[in-house]
Amino acid sequence: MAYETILAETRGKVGLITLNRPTALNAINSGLTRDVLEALKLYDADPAIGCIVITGSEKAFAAGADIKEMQSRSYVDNYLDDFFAEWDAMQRVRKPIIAAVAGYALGGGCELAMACDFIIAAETAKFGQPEITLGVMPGMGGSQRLTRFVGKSKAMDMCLTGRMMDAAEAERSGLVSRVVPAGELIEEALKAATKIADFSLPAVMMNKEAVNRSYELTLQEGLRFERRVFHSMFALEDQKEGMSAFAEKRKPTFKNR
Ligand code: CO8
Repeated sequence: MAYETILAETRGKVGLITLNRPTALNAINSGLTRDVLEALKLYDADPAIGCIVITGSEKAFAAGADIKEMQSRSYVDNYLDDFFAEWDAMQRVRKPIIAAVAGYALGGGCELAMACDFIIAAETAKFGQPEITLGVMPGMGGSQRLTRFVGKSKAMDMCLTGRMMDAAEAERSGLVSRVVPAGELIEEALKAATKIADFSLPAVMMNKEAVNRSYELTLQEGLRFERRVFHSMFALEDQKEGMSAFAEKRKPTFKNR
């Protein structure tokens, strides 16, 4: 598959997507949207792939939606196209997606990172929702997902002042799962992704689904959903293998991975 704005390569069982519009700090334009969503769809459907990593450059994961492409759009354009709605397809990707963020993750860039399943940040990472400085607001989940990650006070602060959060604050606030030295970002992200890809794929996908349901359901309904999925996992050969291997003090060999 030929892409114009990303690099897509496989590293073992991991699909690695690198945003690649260096002259625009990986600003998200229509081409990049199309390319990322296509690559995600192909990796999700590829039985050889167990986990996906999205990364950018040292300077920028992505500095937001492409302001120059977007500036002349009208309300009617936005409404008729349901502008940004195509990114909803990301929520239908069933394999885990890790964002590996170095440098700027601003506006749509921060939103893209948050739409992944978790974020590993380099010490150089900077997160922000600076749309207010452009006279607008987040449009791809910033006001909703950021609030769920870091709470109302910090999300308000970020959306209303447009200030950036560094990697240490992002980790403290629960926005990112871990912070690593900049030079080790890709290696660490690939290591985590490979670990995930070596587990039972249906078990991985069910874990992802259950954690994501916690955003949609009440606690009681979420607990019920988790219990039912847990029950069903005893139909997996990989459950028998994983538990037998533990009892026999050996490494499991999962069949579905
Ligand atoms: N859109 C278009 N071009 C951009 C963007 C952007 N978001 N960010 C940077 N660029 C371009 C610059 O225009 C510049 O191009 P040129 O060399 O042709 O002038 C090039 O990238 C390098 O940028 P700078 O010279 O500005 O680099 P600096 O190191 O001086 O500054 C910053 C880096 C601080 C990141 C600065 O570029 C900046 O403030 N960028 C804009 C950040 C921003 O406001 N982002 C929010 C955009 S709005 C948005 O994301 C709405 C989200 C809605 C949902 C999106 C779903 C995809």
